[in-house]
Amino acid sequence: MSEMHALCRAVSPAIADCELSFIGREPINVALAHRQHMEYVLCLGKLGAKVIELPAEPTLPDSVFVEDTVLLFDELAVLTRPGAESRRAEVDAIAPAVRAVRKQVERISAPGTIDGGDVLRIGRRVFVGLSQRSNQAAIDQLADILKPYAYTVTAVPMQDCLHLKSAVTALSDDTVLINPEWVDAAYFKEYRQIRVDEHEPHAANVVRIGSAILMPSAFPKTQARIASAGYAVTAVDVSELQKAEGAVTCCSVLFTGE
Ligand code: CIR
Repeated sequence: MSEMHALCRAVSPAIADCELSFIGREPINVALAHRQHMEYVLCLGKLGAKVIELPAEPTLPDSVFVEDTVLLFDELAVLTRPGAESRRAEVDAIAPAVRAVRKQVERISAPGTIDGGDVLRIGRRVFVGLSQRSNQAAIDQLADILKPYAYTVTAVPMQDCLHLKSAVTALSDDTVLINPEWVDAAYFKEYRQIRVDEHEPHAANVVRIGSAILMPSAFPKTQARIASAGYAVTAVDVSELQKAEGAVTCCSVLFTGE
């Protein structure tokens, strides 16, 4: 179970019809979005992930953001029930690929709603944002599902951003990258904290693959902070995906496997 894998899905040709919550709508260059996504997938591969790329879903605008549809743990998978109604069909679309990599597959049910972007796992700790997308009912279901596996599930209030992982992600098991304007840093007091640069509020969303970090190229000041803390950082241009209120964690589901 030691190899890192990444489940991804190609950009939908309908991405311009994506959900938007905290940013305004701007034209998306779909061809450029495709090229940027291909570059992102190449980076995941170079950093050591084996990528499984699923085909584009022409009728599901946000389906490139696979992270929101499933939580993949070493022991099991949990299919989500996304907070946005328009995204619920994405879950059935990804379910066969999930069943191919995990024997035990659970599913969040109504009235629970949860997006994978709200779920930050660090070791055996699972932090879940109480956001516009994820509610206490889903967090309670998740805690029940995970109880046999000794994970600790903590609900985290947050504000002014889409998902918990817009505000905080892990750089390593002992360090988080955080925007304390959007989430109370006290919830992460057991970790060393690196703050995003104050001019780059969206910079906290980074992908961790082993000891490597992948982040958007739009945040050079925060990138320099991470590099000077000793991390190997790769930056990728995801400008068109950012216009759809996505970033880097949302475009993959990372998991260990054979
Ligand atoms: C949405 O609003 O659901 C999409 N337009 C963006 C989702 C980004 N997901 C993520 O960061 N986990």
